[in-house]
Amino acid sequence: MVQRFAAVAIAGSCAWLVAAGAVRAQTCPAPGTASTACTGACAAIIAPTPTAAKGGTVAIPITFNQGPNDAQANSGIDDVAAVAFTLGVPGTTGAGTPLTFNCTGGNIDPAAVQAGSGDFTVVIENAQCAGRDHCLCPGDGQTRDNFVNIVAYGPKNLPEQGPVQIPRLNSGVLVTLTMKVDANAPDTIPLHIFSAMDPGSTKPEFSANFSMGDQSACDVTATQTRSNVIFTHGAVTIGQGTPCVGDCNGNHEVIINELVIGVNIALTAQPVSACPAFDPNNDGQVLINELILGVNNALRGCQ
Ligand SMILES: [Ca+2]
Ligand SMILES: [Ca+2]
Ligand SMILES: [Ca+2]
Repeated sequence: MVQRFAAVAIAGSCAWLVAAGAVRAQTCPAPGTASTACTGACAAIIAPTPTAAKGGTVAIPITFNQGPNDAQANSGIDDVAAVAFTLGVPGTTGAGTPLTFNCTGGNIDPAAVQAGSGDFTVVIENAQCAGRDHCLCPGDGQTRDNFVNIVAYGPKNLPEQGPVQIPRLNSGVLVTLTMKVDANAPDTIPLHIFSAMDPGSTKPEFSANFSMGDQSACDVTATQTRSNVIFTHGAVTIGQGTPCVGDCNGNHEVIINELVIGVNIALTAQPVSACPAFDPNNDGQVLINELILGVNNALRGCQ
């Protein structure tokens, strides 16, 4: 199924290539293969270091920063228009699935994937399970992936015809993933962005090394043997405190819409997967004492 990720990445790239071709014919320098780290002029991809509670939720913002101005319009590492990469959760060092998504109807809950600001789309390639044996929201007989295949490219909406200016990605948060922390999660869960710079062969099957293309549809991930990207890996650290009951999105406060979700779960009008933070004892139901903990956190703040 590695072809599936490639296919999605290429589908995104094609819209972008075709549209770029409509603007101008380009000759790209031969793409490099990184074996030395980036220094000096670099783009950057950054995974965060949030703290979370076992059984709670955690927000994972991934940041992309364009490289410095190279004085070449529409090309180079300062004019990146698309990126594709795999985030390991846990990356490189761990097995198991300590971080998982809320799932709805065999797909990731739409609220769990928030694209950053800018004229681009974020696609999670392994979100959907139909016709495959592994994914992020598996059903019977399917395996849960512990990595997220992410593609971001613009524009959000392609015109029916005619040339289009392919937008640069904004520097800043590219996408924020909201994930659930397993009740038995280890104290540290590595967040790793796989790349050609990784030592050895640690990349999961069915994943991809980080790559990026510019507005001229040229691959600018590396120049000859030098990476053009600085990779900052992250980790989720498990705090020693108790989880904040009722904090569905992991932002350390409980607001009214979260209380409503808790009430709905208690009344079985919504599944507990809608907000596992209301079920601190992990018994698959929300009882009145758990609702009261959530209300207290709404009134007094998370402890
Ligand atoms: Ca440029
Ligand atoms: Ca909240
Ligand atoms: Ca419960």
